[in-house]
Order: sequence, then structure tokens, then C-alpha cells
Amino acid sequence: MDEKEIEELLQKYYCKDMHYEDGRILGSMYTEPPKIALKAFFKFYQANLGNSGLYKGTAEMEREVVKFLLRLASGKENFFGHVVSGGTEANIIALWAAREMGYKRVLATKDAHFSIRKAANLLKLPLENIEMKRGKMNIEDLESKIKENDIIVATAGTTPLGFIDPIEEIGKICQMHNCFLHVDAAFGGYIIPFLRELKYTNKKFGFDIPAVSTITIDPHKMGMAPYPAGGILSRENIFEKIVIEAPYLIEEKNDSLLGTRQSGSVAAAYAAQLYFGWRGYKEIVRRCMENTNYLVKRAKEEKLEILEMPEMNIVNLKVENVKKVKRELYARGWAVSTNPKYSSIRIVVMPHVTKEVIDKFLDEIKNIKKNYGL
Ligand code: 0PR
Repeated sequence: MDEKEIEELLQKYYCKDMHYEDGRILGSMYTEPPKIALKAFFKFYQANLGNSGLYKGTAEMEREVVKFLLRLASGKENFFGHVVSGGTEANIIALWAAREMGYKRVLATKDAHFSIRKAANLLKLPLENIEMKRGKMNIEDLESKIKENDIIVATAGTTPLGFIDPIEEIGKICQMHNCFLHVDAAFGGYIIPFLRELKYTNKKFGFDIPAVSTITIDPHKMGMAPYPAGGILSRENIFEKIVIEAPYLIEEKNDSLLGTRQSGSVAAAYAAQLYFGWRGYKEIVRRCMENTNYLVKRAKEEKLEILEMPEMNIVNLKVENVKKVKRELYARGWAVSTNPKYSSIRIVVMPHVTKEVIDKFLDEIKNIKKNYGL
């Protein structure tokens, strides 16, 4: 085929996909990255940190991204980290290293991301459920179940509700029992530091809590980077626990989960962080929270019930027939996600979810309610 024909064919499929810039994807933790990040992605598409000796420039950029992630996580510059393919890989690496260090069992709530269940399953680590109290880890239940050498997974920005587990209290309990504390801040890592500066919260989630061993923070969520770009950080060098010899590579070792690593996204994450900087990310969070508050206010005016007051830019609207509403919205071109156990539809107020989008969306819900009496 000639290029023109191929382009036409690609366009046909492109039109079938949904795109962030259309503003109708309301259940995703991603958004449209800045153009300079996409430029960086394609400039470095060959880079493969699976053989980092060939890509010294990209490896230096990875260190710059990790430095920024450490700043978000209140870590020191000499802490360790990698840019990986996403939160799933980051969570697997943390639990894998912990297992290699002799920790034996995972404790997490049901609202921990499903990648924790995947990791426990792959690693053949038993997984015990910790009860929740209003969407957060219940400290009393943790205290009654915790044993020496457990791995505790706390979440800073839960997938369903955007809640922050009581990590400082969890940390104290972990220290008393000699446990490994992993914090999944895949989503919240680029939000909570700015929520603190904007006086929305005073909560900590990072290495300023002494018990925290490892943290997941994903540039491809609120870091505005194109995927695949997750981040795994650690206080001690956990990577030497999972390192494997690979004598045929330039560096002669591999200390990650994947072999070949698409690393154009490392350059892209670096470009995004240069483009926004600390101030730019703070402004993004400020705007997302302003729109979150707008959604809550407008939903209340429309007599829609908010499940719990949001702690960050995730809003849950309680509806009776969740499946039906999701289906009806999808048929009208809207993609929301749902929390069936909370009987709610979940809106992640990413930068593409503007006030105009929110108004249009609530009009749509009103129509659906009128037509179907939901
Ligand atoms: N940890 C947390 C707290 C998460 O919310 C997620 C993903 C992960 C880890 C795993 O990260 P990766 O997906 O990068 O491996 N949470 C998103 C969610 O479930 C994933 C997502 C994003 C799903 C966009 C759908 C979608 O359209 O909402």
C-alpha cells in the first residue's frame, strides 16, 4: 500500500477511538500531554533503558524525572528510583523486592488498585484484606491483623474515591511490627504536595514518614506525560534485590521487571516536567480542584447526591441504576466509570474536564433521568 492509503485506513480507525481533547472521557486518570512532551517521545522512540549503556542521555533524563518524583515524595536526592511502564509495574516491583527481602504477606484494603492483587498472585504472596472505614484503611483492623514481616500497602489517592489512607498512623504501626510499607501514590503523588500548598490538606504520604519504604508515583497520570511512564521510588536500594545478570548487555545487568523498555516516554516525562515545573503542576491541581468543587456544587443544584466529599479531583455521584446510567451515557458518547459497590458513577476531574464539559454532562444526566426516571 502507499502511504496515503495507509493514512486513510489509519484515520478510519482513529475516528472510532475516543480522544481526551473531545472532553467526553470522564473516568480516566490520563489527559492530553503538552505538545513538547509528544515531540520528545518521538525524538527518543528508539531509546530502550533495558540496555541503558546505549542510551546514556535517556538514562540521565530518567534520573532527572526520578529527582522530581523524589521531591514530590519528600525524599532525598540519594534515594533510588526508576521510570517504568506504569503503576502496575511499579507496584509489582515494590512487592517483588519486599518478598526478596524476606517479607511474607500482603495486607491491603479492597480499594487498593487491582495491580496489588495481581502482584500478590504473581509473587505467590498471601493477601489479607484490611477493612475500611468510610473508604480508608481502618487502623483498628490493621492493628488486629498485622504480624511481623508483613507488607502493608497504603494508597494515597484511591482509584475509586481518590482518598488518602491514614499513612502516618499506618507508618507507626508498621514500625512497631517491623513491616514493609509501600505507598501507592500512582495518582495522588502529583496532587497531594500541591493540595498541601493550596491548604486543602495537611496530610503526608511520602518518605517524611519514617516507615515508608517504597512509593509508586506515575508521570503518566497527573504528571501530564504520555504513557508508558510510571515511577517507583525507594529509600533503600530495592533494585539490587531484583537485579539479574545479563552479561551480553553493555551494563551487564538488568534491575527492572521488563526487558526492553519503551523509553521515549522518559524523555516525554522530562519534557512535561520542564514545561510545567513545580508552579505549573500546582496551577493544574488548583484548576482541577476548582472544577471539582464546581461539579459538586452543580450536582447538588441538580439534586444529585455526592457519595462522599472528595479529597482530590475524583467525584462520585450516587445513582440508583449505575449500569443503566453508564450504558445510556456511553450511547450518547460519554465515557464514565462506575463504582458498583458504592452505586456511583465516578468522574475523574482531569484538566480536560472543564466547567463547560461539566455543564454539558449534567444536562445529559438530567435528560437521562427525565426519560428513564432513574
Ligand atoms: N495504582 C492506582 C492507585 C491506580 O489508580 C492505578 C490505575 C494503578 C495503580 C495502575 O496503574 P497503571 O494502569 O498505570 O498500570 N488506575 C486507573 C484506573 O483504574 C487506570 C485507568 C486509566 C483505567 C484510564 C482506565 C482508563 O481509561 O482508573
